Amino acid sequence: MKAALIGYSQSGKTTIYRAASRGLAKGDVTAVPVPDSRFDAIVSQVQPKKQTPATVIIHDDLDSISGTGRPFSQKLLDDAKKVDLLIHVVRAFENPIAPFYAEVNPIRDHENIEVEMVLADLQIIENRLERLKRSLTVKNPGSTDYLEKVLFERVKPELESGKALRRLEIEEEEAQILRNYQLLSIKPVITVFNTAESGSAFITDAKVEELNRNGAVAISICGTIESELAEMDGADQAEFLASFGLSEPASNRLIKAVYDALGLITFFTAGENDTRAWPLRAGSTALKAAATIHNDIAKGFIRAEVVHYQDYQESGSLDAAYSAGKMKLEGKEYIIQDGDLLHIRNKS
Ligand SMILES: Nc1nc2c(ncn2[C@@H]2O[C@H](COP(=O)(O)OP(=O)(O)OP(=O)(O)O)[C@@H](O)[C@H]2O)c(=O)[nH]1
Ligand SMILES: [Mg+2]
Repeated sequence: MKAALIGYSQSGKTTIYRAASRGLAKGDVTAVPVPDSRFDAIVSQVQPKKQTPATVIIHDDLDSISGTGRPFSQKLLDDAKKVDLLIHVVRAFENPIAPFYAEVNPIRDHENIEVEMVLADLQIIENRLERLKRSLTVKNPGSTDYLEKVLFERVKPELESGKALRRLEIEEEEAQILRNYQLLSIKPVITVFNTAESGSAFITDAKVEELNRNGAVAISICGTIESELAEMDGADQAEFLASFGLSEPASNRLIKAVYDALGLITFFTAGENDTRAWPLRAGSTALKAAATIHNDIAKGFIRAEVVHYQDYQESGSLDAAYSAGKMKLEGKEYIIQDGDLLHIRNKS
């Protein structure tokens, strides 16, 4: 699953990108491991030859937004179409070379971009409706053009009233239609207020909480502190965090928030050769989990041996959990729970 940083130029996107990728960043696209203390615990108990954490792919290759009132570049729209989520970085620190708006006002910048995403989508929907008028099949209720027209006529006034597409109730069939277009406001967004070292002088915690209560996902991060942290090794990092009264880097929270907003949960395979954390869409079946590991494993699926994470933790090891009768045999339709340890019995 992919997320891309978006925001005004000089808002600190690349700084946040480096912080989030914890020293792994090469170029402008990085697979970032998802912090997970359960995975760490399994690895330290199993001591596998290889460990493979779950990752999310973070892109810092979108065009910066270089001014209000101007349309987003075509390249930005093309690139954004390929990702599942947007991380909107909003400047909440003084930056004399920020190209416009010398005065720091993160709430204004946040709203501007939100509004511009909606307007960009409205433009696309209007253009398409205009073209559909000339379509020959649009009157045929079974046709895609007809479905599109009905859908677009429904969402147009919502966009006109400033509502993002992600806030509307959209059926899967409709979502499929919308996915053909370069729509921005349909994607989940995480807002990162990139704050000054001196703390949240320009954006209060109360304001961030208010945004979260109103359906947004927003966090504050100090990009410069976090990118320094990302370069440190474990002990220095812990000391540095403690000096700020923090227990974990804020960029961990960001990656976890991305993971959650993508609707992902994790299951584990605790192999001695390779212990792995696998991302999976919440609500997926054991068969889907098997296919995530390998298509052949799904084809030959017999049963899933499942140990819930809590049972594993209480038992101390997978063997102990099996001996204590905590392993359950489940069929293809079993819905995977976040943290399940799986072994798929299969014919291959
Ligand atoms: N004080 C302070 N400065 C920051 C922070 N984050 C970024 N900066 C500075 O802001 C400037 C821009 O940061 P970048 O991370 O390059 O911003 P960007 O959005 O990637 O910029 P473009 O890609 O050029 O649009 C740099 O000089 C950073 O050092 C922060 O949290 N605090
Ligand atoms: Mg940049």
